[in-house]
Amino acid sequence: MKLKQIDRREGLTRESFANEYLSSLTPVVFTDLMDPWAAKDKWSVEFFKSKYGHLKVPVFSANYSKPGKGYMVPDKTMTFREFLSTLESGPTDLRMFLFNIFRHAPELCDDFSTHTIMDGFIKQFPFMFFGGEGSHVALHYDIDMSHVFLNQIHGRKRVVLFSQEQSRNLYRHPYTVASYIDVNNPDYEKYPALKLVEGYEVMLQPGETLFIPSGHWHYIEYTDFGYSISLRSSDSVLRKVKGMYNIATHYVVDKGMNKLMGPKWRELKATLAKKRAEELIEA
Ligand SMILES: O=C(O)CCC(=O)C(=O)O
Ligand SMILES: [Fe+2]
Repeated sequence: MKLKQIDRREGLTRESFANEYLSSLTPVVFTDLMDPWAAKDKWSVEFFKSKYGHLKVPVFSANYSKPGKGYMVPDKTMTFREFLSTLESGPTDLRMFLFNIFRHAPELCDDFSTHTIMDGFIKQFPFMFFGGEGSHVALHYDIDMSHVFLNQIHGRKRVVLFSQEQSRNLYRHPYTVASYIDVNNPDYEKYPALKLVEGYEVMLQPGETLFIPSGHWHYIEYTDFGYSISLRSSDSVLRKVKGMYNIATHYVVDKGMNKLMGPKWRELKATLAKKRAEELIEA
């Protein structure tokens, strides 16, 4: 597996971004895209605690990506203040996402705006992601196939990306957008196709925006306790249709089969993934 550093760029225009990155679906880090946002400095831990500390939030642990009862469901609910204090107090696998804070606090939307670097931003879906030091996001790609602009507000995170073409070599589990290979310690004996994989990595800093092109696999490690806001954009109807198809098949089939079969379903997916990659190597 080869990982190359993602470019860091300042002053990209719509044209240069389109030509150098968007058209070839190449990741890039913008160092200045968030500069006009009030959120960049205003959204401190203290700010969230004092204004929104009373909100109840669904919190996830590492069980989220393991088969069985905890698969894709929150671990517990706590107040936002309690959650942030837990994250501040040291390493933890706790994370929070899929909680639309903007529905409870619409005024937060005045503190950022959709980027003007490209068209097609989907205004309804800004999401915030919070994670404790040492927590990580399992390798996946976003089911809706939109481009993601991940804006880092607090803390650093290491992000590893792979293009969609690498899915087979990454042993994607069928009916899911997930892979269970270990990005940090690839097991080349068990998963020989991983030797062919090429990807990108970056340590994203507060104030920076990472462009994750449509369909790109991402694995994320929270180096520090931190949070980001992601904005999505979709510039093609084909991508939207593919996204809807993915949601219909993957979500329903995978969640349903997990309920029926539990860990056996995960084993079956792993077997199929291995078979696919081997067919490719032999071909
Ligand atoms: O930053 C994170 O915690 C997860 C981000 C992610 O997976 C996404 O924006 O699609
Ligand atoms: Fe994602």
